[in-house]
Amino acid sequence: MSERVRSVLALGSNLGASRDTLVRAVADLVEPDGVSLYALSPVARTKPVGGPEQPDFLNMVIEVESSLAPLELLAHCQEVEEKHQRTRTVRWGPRTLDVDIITYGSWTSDDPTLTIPHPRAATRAFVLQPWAWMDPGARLNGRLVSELAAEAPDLPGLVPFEEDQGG
Ligand code: A4P
Ligand code: MG
Repeated sequence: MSERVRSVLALGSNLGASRDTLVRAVADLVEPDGVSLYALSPVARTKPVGGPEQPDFLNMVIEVESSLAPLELLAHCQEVEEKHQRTRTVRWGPRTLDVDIITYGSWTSDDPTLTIPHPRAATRAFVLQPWAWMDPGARLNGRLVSELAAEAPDLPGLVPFEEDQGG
């Protein structure tokens, strides 16, 4: 049996029926035999960071165990984005679905095609806070994810998502 590696994936959506998109995307991400769900976070409603004026996001993270190589996992995440009609027009612009790989075991890479850990994750509450909810002991770059979340400039714009808020 090939080695299975744990990865944290961050999901975001701010176009269309975002909550449904996130639920379906999680199912799609763990559908292949080589990928299984290890943990998942609650959903956060977040103010957009960067980019043009755009709607609030729903964000969450999941932890998967996979036998995919890093670039295979990236290709799989991009296929799931495409399935949910993600179009890449404006960088940091609105999207039906964005899936980023935050960590891949203890592996690191500074290749622009796949930078691991994700280079902007350590300063973004929309990734860090759901991650800390999912795994209070999680660490990134040697720091507790919950501490990094508390320092992130976008934390004040983040609230737990509640069903009756819509989105
Ligand atoms: N790439 C390199 N490393 C990675 C990685 N670790 N995971 C490359 C995924 N992709 C990685 O990504 C562009 C290229 O990055 C890919 O082709 C891949 O080879 P993209 O998804 O096509 O483009 P993008 O998402 O517009 O750019 P990027 O750089 O991923 O944006 P970010 O940094 O992810 O920011 N505000 C809130 N509240 N919530 C959000 O979810 N998201 C963004 C996107 C901005 N503001 C947000 C949110
Ligand atoms: Mg992305």
